[in-house]
Amino acid sequence: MARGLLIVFEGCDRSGKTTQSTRLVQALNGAGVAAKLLKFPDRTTAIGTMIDGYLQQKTRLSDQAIHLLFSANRWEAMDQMRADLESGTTLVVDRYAFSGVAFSAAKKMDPRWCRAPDVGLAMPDRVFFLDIHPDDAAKRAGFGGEIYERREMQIEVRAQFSSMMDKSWSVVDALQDADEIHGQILALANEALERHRADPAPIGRLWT
Ligand code: DGP
Repeated sequence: MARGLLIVFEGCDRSGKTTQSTRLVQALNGAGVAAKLLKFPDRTTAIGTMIDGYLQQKTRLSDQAIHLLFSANRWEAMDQMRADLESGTTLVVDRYAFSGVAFSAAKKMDPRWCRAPDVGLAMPDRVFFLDIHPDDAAKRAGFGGEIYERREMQIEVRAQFSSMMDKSWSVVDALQDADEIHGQILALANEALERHRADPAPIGRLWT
Protein backbone atom coordinates (compact mmCIF):
# COMPACT_ATOMS: atom_id res chain seq x y z
CA MET A 1 0.00 0.00 0.00
CA ALA A 2 1.26 3.49 -0.83
CA ARG A 3 2.00 5.67 2.19
CA GLY A 4 -0.24 8.63 2.90
CA LEU A 5 0.66 12.15 1.83
CA LEU A 6 1.69 14.84 4.29
CA ILE A 7 -0.25 17.97 3.39
CA VAL A 8 0.36 21.17 5.34
CA PHE A 9 -1.62 24.40 5.57
CA GLU A 10 0.30 27.55 6.43
CA GLY A 11 -0.57 31.20 6.56
CA CYS A 12 -0.86 34.23 8.77
CA ASP A 13 -3.35 34.29 11.64
CA ARG A 14 -7.03 34.40 10.57
CA SER A 15 -6.25 33.27 7.02
CA GLY A 16 -8.80 30.42 7.16
CA LYS A 17 -6.44 27.47 7.63
CA THR A 18 -8.58 25.71 10.20
CA THR A 19 -11.74 25.97 8.07
CA GLN A 20 -9.98 24.84 4.91
CA SER A 21 -7.96 22.01 6.46
CA THR A 22 -11.14 20.65 8.09
CA ARG A 23 -13.04 20.84 4.82
CA LEU A 24 -10.24 19.13 2.91
CA VAL A 25 -10.22 16.17 5.32
CA GLN A 26 -14.02 15.90 5.12
CA ALA A 27 -13.92 15.92 1.32
CA LEU A 28 -11.13 13.34 1.14
CA ASN A 29 -12.86 11.06 3.64
CA GLY A 30 -16.10 11.48 1.70
CA ALA A 31 -14.29 10.30 -1.43
CA GLY A 32 -12.99 7.22 0.39
CA VAL A 33 -9.45 8.53 1.01
CA ALA A 34 -8.08 7.74 4.49
CA ALA A 35 -7.17 11.18 5.83
CA LYS A 36 -6.73 12.66 9.28
CA LEU A 37 -6.60 16.25 10.53
CA LEU A 38 -3.84 17.46 12.85
CA LYS A 39 -3.24 20.91 14.25
CA PHE A 40 -0.11 22.57 15.61
CA PRO A 41 0.16 23.80 18.22
CA ASP A 42 -1.76 20.88 19.68
CA ARG A 43 -2.96 22.61 22.83
CA THR A 44 -4.29 19.37 24.38
CA THR A 45 -0.92 17.97 25.48
CA ALA A 46 1.11 19.03 28.55
CA ILE A 47 3.48 20.99 26.27
CA GLY A 48 0.50 22.39 24.38
CA THR A 49 -0.99 23.68 27.62
CA MET A 50 2.19 25.67 28.27
CA ILE A 51 2.07 27.06 24.71
CA ASP A 52 -1.58 28.02 25.15
CA GLY A 53 -0.80 29.92 28.36
CA TYR A 54 1.92 31.85 26.55
CA LEU A 55 -0.25 32.66 23.52
CA GLN A 56 -3.05 33.88 25.74
CA GLN A 57 -0.55 36.02 27.62
CA LYS A 58 -1.23 34.26 30.93
CA THR A 59 2.39 33.16 31.32
CA ARG A 60 5.67 34.61 30.11
CA LEU A 61 8.49 32.67 28.50
CA SER A 62 11.69 33.69 26.73
CA ASP A 63 11.58 33.70 22.93
CA GLN A 64 13.96 30.73 22.88
CA ALA A 65 11.95 28.68 25.39
CA ILE A 66 8.63 29.14 23.57
CA HIS A 67 10.30 28.35 20.25
CA LEU A 68 11.57 25.04 21.62
CA LEU A 69 8.16 24.20 23.11
CA PHE A 70 6.47 24.69 19.73
CA SER A 71 9.04 22.35 18.18
CA ALA A 72 8.67 19.79 21.01
CA ASN A 73 4.91 19.88 20.41
CA ARG A 74 5.55 18.74 16.83
CA TRP A 75 8.09 16.12 17.89
CA GLU A 76 5.73 14.57 20.41
CA ALA A 77 3.34 13.85 17.51
CA MET A 78 5.96 12.57 15.07
CA ASP A 79 5.97 8.81 15.88
CA GLN A 80 2.20 8.63 15.44
CA MET A 81 2.40 10.76 12.28
CA ARG A 82 4.96 8.41 10.74
CA ALA A 83 2.89 5.37 11.69
CA ASP A 84 -0.21 6.92 10.12
CA LEU A 85 1.61 7.90 6.94
CA GLU A 86 3.19 4.47 6.61
CA SER A 87 -0.18 2.77 7.07
CA GLY A 88 -1.56 4.77 4.14
CA THR A 89 -3.34 7.60 5.96
CA THR A 90 -2.95 11.05 4.44
CA LEU A 91 -2.30 13.70 7.08
CA VAL A 92 -3.64 17.22 6.70
CA VAL A 93 -1.80 19.47 9.12
CA ASP A 94 -2.94 22.93 10.21
CA ARG A 95 0.46 24.67 10.67
CA TYR A 96 3.86 23.01 10.85
CA ALA A 97 7.53 23.84 11.27
CA PHE A 98 7.31 26.70 8.73
CA SER A 99 5.23 28.56 11.31
CA GLY A 100 7.97 27.75 13.83
CA VAL A 101 10.55 29.57 11.73
CA ALA A 102 8.27 32.35 10.47
CA PHE A 103 7.01 33.51 13.87
CA SER A 104 10.37 33.33 15.64
CA ALA A 105 12.38 34.81 12.76
CA ALA A 106 9.80 37.62 12.67
CA LYS A 107 11.00 38.43 16.19
CA LYS A 108 14.49 38.85 14.71
CA MET A 109 15.78 35.53 15.94
CA ASP A 110 18.45 33.83 13.79
CA PRO A 111 16.56 31.73 11.16
CA ARG A 112 19.29 29.04 11.26
CA TRP A 113 18.80 28.65 15.01
CA CYS A 114 15.05 28.62 14.47
CA ARG A 115 15.21 25.78 11.92
CA ALA A 116 17.48 23.57 14.02
CA PRO A 117 15.09 21.97 16.56
CA ASP A 118 12.81 20.69 13.78
CA VAL A 119 15.65 19.03 11.81
CA GLY A 120 14.55 15.46 11.11
CA LEU A 121 10.79 16.04 10.98
CA ALA A 122 9.09 14.62 7.88
CA MET A 123 8.91 17.23 5.12
CA PRO A 124 5.45 17.83 3.68
CA ASP A 125 4.62 16.66 0.17
CA ARG A 126 2.43 19.71 -0.44
CA VAL A 127 2.01 23.03 1.33
CA PHE A 128 -1.06 25.21 0.82
CA PHE A 129 -0.37 28.79 1.80
CA LEU A 130 -3.51 30.80 2.46
CA ASP A 131 -2.42 34.30 1.63
CA ILE A 132 -4.06 37.31 3.21
CA HIS A 133 -2.78 40.79 3.90
CA PRO A 134 -2.72 41.42 7.66
CA ASP A 135 -4.97 44.47 7.18
CA ASP A 136 -7.66 42.17 5.80
CA ALA A 137 -7.01 39.50 8.44
CA ALA A 138 -7.43 42.14 11.15
CA LYS A 139 -11.02 42.69 9.99
CA ARG A 140 -11.90 39.04 10.67
CA ALA A 141 -13.59 37.98 13.90
CA GLY A 142 -11.30 37.17 16.81
CA PHE A 143 -8.17 38.93 15.50
CA GLY A 144 -6.07 40.51 18.25
CA GLY A 145 -6.85 38.05 21.04
CA GLU A 146 -3.47 36.33 21.15
CA ILE A 147 0.12 37.47 21.54
CA TYR A 148 1.17 37.40 17.86
CA GLU A 149 -2.00 38.95 16.45
CA ARG A 150 -0.49 42.37 15.83
CA ARG A 151 -0.24 44.00 12.41
CA GLU A 152 3.54 44.57 12.29
CA MET A 153 4.24 41.06 13.51
CA GLN A 154 1.92 39.52 10.92
CA ILE A 155 3.48 41.55 8.10
CA GLU A 156 6.90 40.22 9.06
CA VAL A 157 5.55 36.66 9.44
CA ARG A 158 4.08 36.86 5.92
CA ALA A 159 7.46 37.94 4.55
CA GLN A 160 9.18 35.09 6.38
CA PHE A 161 6.74 32.57 4.88
CA SER A 162 7.43 33.99 1.40
CA SER A 163 11.15 33.40 1.84
CA MET A 164 10.55 29.68 2.55
CA MET A 165 8.35 28.86 -0.45
CA ASP A 166 9.49 26.27 -2.98
CA LYS A 167 7.82 24.23 -5.71
CA SER A 168 5.89 22.13 -3.19
CA TRP A 169 3.94 25.26 -2.14
CA SER A 170 0.75 26.61 -3.67
CA VAL A 171 -0.28 30.12 -2.77
CA VAL A 172 -4.06 30.49 -2.52
CA ASP A 173 -5.79 33.86 -2.28
CA ALA A 174 -7.48 33.65 1.13
CA LEU A 175 -9.80 36.59 0.38
CA GLN A 176 -11.81 34.50 -2.08
CA ASP A 177 -15.08 32.87 -1.16
CA ALA A 178 -14.54 29.84 1.13
CA ASP A 179 -16.15 27.44 -1.38
CA GLU A 180 -13.91 28.71 -4.14
CA ILE A 181 -10.80 28.24 -1.98
CA HIS A 182 -11.92 24.74 -1.03
CA GLY A 183 -12.45 23.79 -4.66
CA GLN A 184 -8.99 24.99 -5.67
CA ILE A 185 -7.30 23.18 -2.80
CA LEU A 186 -9.24 19.96 -3.31
CA ALA A 187 -8.26 19.91 -6.98
CA LEU A 188 -4.59 20.41 -6.09
CA ALA A 189 -4.74 17.75 -3.36
CA ASN A 190 -6.41 15.24 -5.69
CA GLU A 191 -3.76 15.92 -8.32
CA ALA A 192 -1.01 15.23 -5.75
CA LEU A 193 -2.75 12.05 -4.57
CA GLU A 194 -3.15 10.77 -8.14
CA ARG A 195 0.49 11.43 -8.93
CA HIS A 196 1.50 9.69 -5.73
CA ARG A 197 -0.68 6.63 -6.46
CA ALA A 198 0.86 6.34 -9.93
CA ASP A 199 4.40 6.68 -8.58
CA PRO A 200 4.47 6.24 -4.79
CA ALA A 201 7.51 7.67 -3.05
CA PRO A 202 8.56 6.61 0.45
CA ILE A 203 8.73 9.16 3.29
CA GLY A 204 12.13 10.44 2.36
CA ARG A 205 12.66 14.13 2.62
CA LEU A 206 13.33 15.41 6.10
CA TRP A 207 13.33 18.93 7.50
CA THR A 208 16.86 20.35 7.27
P1 DGP B 1 -3.19 28.86 15.82
O1 DGP B 1 -3.69 27.95 16.91
O2 DGP B 1 -2.99 28.16 14.51
O3 DGP B 1 -3.99 30.14 15.73
O4 DGP B 1 -1.71 29.29 16.28
C1 DGP B 1 -1.50 29.98 17.45
C2 DGP B 1 -0.47 31.04 17.31
O5 DGP B 1 0.82 30.48 17.48
C3 DGP B 1 -0.46 31.80 16.02
O6 DGP B 1 -0.25 33.19 16.30
C4 DGP B 1 0.72 31.23 15.29
C5 DGP B 1 1.65 30.86 16.38
N1 DGP B 1 2.50 29.70 16.06
C6 DGP B 1 2.10 28.53 15.56
N2 DGP B 1 3.13 27.67 15.47
C7 DGP B 1 4.21 28.33 15.96
C8 DGP B 1 5.56 27.97 16.14
O7 DGP B 1 6.00 26.86 15.86
N3 DGP B 1 6.37 28.94 16.67
C9 DGP B 1 5.91 30.16 17.04
N4 DGP B 1 6.78 31.02 17.57
N5 DGP B 1 4.64 30.53 16.86
C10 DGP B 1 3.80 29.63 16.33
